[in-house]
Amino acid sequence: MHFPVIGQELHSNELRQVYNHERMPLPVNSSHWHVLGAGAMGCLFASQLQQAGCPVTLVLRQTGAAATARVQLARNGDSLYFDTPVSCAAEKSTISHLLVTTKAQDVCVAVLSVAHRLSAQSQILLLSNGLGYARDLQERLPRPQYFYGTTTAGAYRIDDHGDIDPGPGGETPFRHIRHAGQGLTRIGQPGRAAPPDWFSQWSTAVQPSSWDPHIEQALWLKLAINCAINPLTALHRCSNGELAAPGMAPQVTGLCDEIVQVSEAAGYGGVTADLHARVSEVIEATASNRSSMLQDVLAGRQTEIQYITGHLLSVARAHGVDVPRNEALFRSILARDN
Ligand code: KPL
Repeated sequence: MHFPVIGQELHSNELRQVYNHERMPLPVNSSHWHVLGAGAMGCLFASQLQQAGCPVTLVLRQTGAAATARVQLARNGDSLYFDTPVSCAAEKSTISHLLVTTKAQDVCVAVLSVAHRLSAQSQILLLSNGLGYARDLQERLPRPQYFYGTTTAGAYRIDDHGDIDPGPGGETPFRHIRHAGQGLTRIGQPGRAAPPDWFSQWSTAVQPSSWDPHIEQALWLKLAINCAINPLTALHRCSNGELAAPGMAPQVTGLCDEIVQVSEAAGYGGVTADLHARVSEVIEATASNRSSMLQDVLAGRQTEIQYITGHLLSVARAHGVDVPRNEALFRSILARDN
């Protein structure tokens, strides 16, 4: 694979800048972020943090002889290149700030793989889709401080070649991603009104970001929207926009009706009061997108259904609410996953 070398002239449609950690002046008191989950979102956040001068390390299962990974970020017809240090999960050095962007079902195992590098002072920011994985993790690893986030920023992988871990040839790990859309990243910690110290640097790097003192509500709304869109698009293998077609729209409405009932029973009635309208807005705004669940299905990956509709079903059960449409959809996607 051809990589442009730092300082080398690149083709005119490639942006002529390679970010390299050794060449960047670091802001005073920079938080060093380790990133677990080098998919599109993980690489997007890593490159934004790096661009703002934060030290960033991608944590891989294995690094071979590689000291850095190269991330190519395509945006508005240009490309930026980031040479990002990599660290093997099994290494010993401590991790002060950990960003987790793995698939929901991988969060627990991935964080436990670096448990020996975490302390009570470590700050862990969980930015995966869905809900329910944090509880398992915190039960097993209660010491670090946990923060939660949700984003409407869009990115996808241009090279969907599976693992970033280097092969036996020891070549430089490489990721090519596209930054498809700006979006707001909300971060919070239940019960905490003021952001931690690292947030001001984070919000300079990842724009726009906001501290959300009611992050549970934002996470629930995201879950509700994902429940209404993702499994249907995965089942019918259609774009988000196709859910607005007359043959599909009543199915979306039926799912939303049940989701609103569960939300009310669980104390999130205010959050989903206008769910039907919110879902229609997202369908329209992301009409040409393939949902993350459809992308998983098309790439033959396991979906996050257990942590999206599966979480909704467990909350529905706990409150005695019947959700037959969501349940049927859950079973269809689960059958496909297995
Ligand atoms: O979050 C999404 C996803 O695909 O996971 C939506 C909002 C449905 C956009 O595609």
